[in-house]
Amino acid sequence: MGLHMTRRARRTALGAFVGASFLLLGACDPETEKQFHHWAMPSNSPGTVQGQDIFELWKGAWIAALITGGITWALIFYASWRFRRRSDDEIPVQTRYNLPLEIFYTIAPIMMVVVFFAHTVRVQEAVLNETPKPDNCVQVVGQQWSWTFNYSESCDDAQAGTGKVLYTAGTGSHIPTLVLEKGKTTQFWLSSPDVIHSFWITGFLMKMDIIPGQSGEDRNHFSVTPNKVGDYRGKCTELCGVYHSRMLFNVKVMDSADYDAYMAQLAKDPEHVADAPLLGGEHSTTTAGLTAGDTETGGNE
Ligand SMILES: [Cu+2]
Repeated sequence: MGLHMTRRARRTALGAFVGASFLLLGACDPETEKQFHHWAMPSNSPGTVQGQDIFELWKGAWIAALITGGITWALIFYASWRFRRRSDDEIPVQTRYNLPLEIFYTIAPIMMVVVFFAHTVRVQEAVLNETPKPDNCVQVVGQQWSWTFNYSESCDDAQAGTGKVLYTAGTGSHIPTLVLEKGKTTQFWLSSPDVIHSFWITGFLMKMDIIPGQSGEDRNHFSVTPNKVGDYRGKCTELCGVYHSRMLFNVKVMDSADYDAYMAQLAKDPEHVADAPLLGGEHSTTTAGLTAGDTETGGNE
């Protein structure tokens, strides 16, 4: 037993060292560590029932991809080590084929795509399977460069794009807040008076495009059932023009008592009550260019 390591042992040690270094590097940075825990999603405990399904799909896809990657990397390393060139080697025949292997590596990826696709469709069906009787309905307007949230008195009205609403509206320099009721299903009807925007509450792991030209029940819509009281952030996730970056909003999920109190508060203020939903365009409190007042708050000019 000497101190000299064999070549093989040295190589094994080097591999272990490199591997451990990568793990340590990752663990040192809290942001990276968070990303690992979230599987690179904005959150690992989405605030809605629907978000949980989406997160499980995402996690399952990562696990399947990592297993596939692990097997592939192992085969690459095994083949490059096992069939490495030796001094007495001739270059092997370059035109050999192996029919069973070729059939396998054609069929295996097709199977994988089929499985990924099937799970994606299953989760999509579950997430977009809306109850005919949601508890609350909000007509969401995304427009250059902010958001208006119309809380409809009735969901039939919301579907038609009419009826009395309580509303809050943001501007290019004022970030509006969307309030949701915990444990209740809220349906969003999405309107845009100008270009395509996309409505994304990051912590819910769900987004949907807002398409101009759609009205009434032809509009894009989806429902969420928040299951945790808390604050979330929302943003436009479709590059919609120069001030796209200002299209932020806050989301507050409240329990029913706080939610009712908030709505009662809105109902008292004539500035938050309207006989018809504010669907943008002529009603808009935001503008395609920003006013002088708006630009004073700083920005990107
Ligand atoms: Cu936008």
